[in-house]
Amino acid sequence: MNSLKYFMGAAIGAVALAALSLSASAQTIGFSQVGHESDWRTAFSKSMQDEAKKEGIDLKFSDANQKEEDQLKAVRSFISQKVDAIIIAPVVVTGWDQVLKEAKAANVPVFLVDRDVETSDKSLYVTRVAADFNLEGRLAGAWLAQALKGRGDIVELQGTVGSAPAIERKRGFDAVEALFPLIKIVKSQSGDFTTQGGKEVMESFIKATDGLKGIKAVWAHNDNMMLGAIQAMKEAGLKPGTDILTVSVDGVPDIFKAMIAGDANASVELRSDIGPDIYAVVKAYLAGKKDWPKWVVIPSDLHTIQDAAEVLKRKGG
Ligand code: GZL
Repeated sequence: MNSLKYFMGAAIGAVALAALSLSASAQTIGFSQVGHESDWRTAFSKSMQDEAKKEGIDLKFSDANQKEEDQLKAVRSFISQKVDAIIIAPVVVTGWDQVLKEAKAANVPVFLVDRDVETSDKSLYVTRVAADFNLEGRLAGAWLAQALKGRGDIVELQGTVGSAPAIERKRGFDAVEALFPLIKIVKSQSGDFTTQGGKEVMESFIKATDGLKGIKAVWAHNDNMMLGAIQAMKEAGLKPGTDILTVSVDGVPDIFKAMIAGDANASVELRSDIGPDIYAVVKAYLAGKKDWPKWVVIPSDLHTIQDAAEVLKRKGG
C-alpha cells in the first residue's frame, strides 16, 4: 500500500512540476504569417510580435510574402525545431493536410488564425481564432443595398484567389444582394488584397466601362484595394464617396481618413489587435485546457462617416 501511495504521490508531484515548469519557462511558438500585403496584415503582425514580447513568448515569426510554399517550408522548420506550438494564418484554403499530419505526428499542436483551411480532418488543428468573413460580406452587402435604395450596377474587387476571406466575403455579399434583383455586380476581378492591385483593376474597369458609366458603387474585399481604386477613380476625374459609393472590409486608419475626406463611405472593421486573444488560447491549451471549439470567433462591425473620426482616434490615427 505504502509503495502505491508513494508512487501516486511521486506521479502527482512530477505532473505538477512539469506543469509549473511549462508555465514558468518561455514557450517557443512558430508563427507562419501570410505576408505584408495590407495595412491590416502589418497591424496584425505587430500585435502578434508586441504581445509575444510582453508575455515572454519566444516567437519564431515567418513572413511568407503570400506564397504557400514558403508557409509549408516554415511549418516544417518549426516542427524540426520542436516548438511548443505552431500558429498558421493560411494564405489559401487548399494544400494543408500533409503538413498538418506531419505536425500531428510530431505532437506539435497547430492553431489556425485569421484565414482558414479546407480539410476533412479537423483533428489536425486545435482551433481557429478568426472573424466571420461571411458575416463581413453580409454586413457590407446590407449597407450597400440600403445606400443604393435596392438598385444599381456595382463593380467588385476580390481578395486573393482561393483565400478564405475572398471566398466567404463574396458568398456573404452575394447572398444579401440576391435579395435585390436590381443590384447587379457587372465586373469582378481579384486585386490580391493590395493597394496596387486594387488600383490596376480599377483602371481596367474604368477603361472597359467608358469611365464607370452607369456604375453606382464599388465593393472591395479589403480597404487597401479600395484605397488603390479611389486613387484610380480620382485620377480619372471621378468622385468616389459621392457619385460612386464605396464599401470595403478591414477598418484600417486610412479608410477612415478617406471617409473624412469624402472619398469613401463604409468599412467593416476586422480587429487586428488579436495577439492577446490568440496567445490566451494557445497558453491555456498548453497548460491543459484541451476542449476547444473548432472556431473562436472575433466580432466584426460596420463603420461609416458617422463614427469615422471616433474610430480613427481609437486606432491612434
Ligand atoms: C482577413 C485577412 C485579409 C484582410 C486583408 O482576415 O486574411 O487578408 O482582409 C489581408 O487585408 O490581406
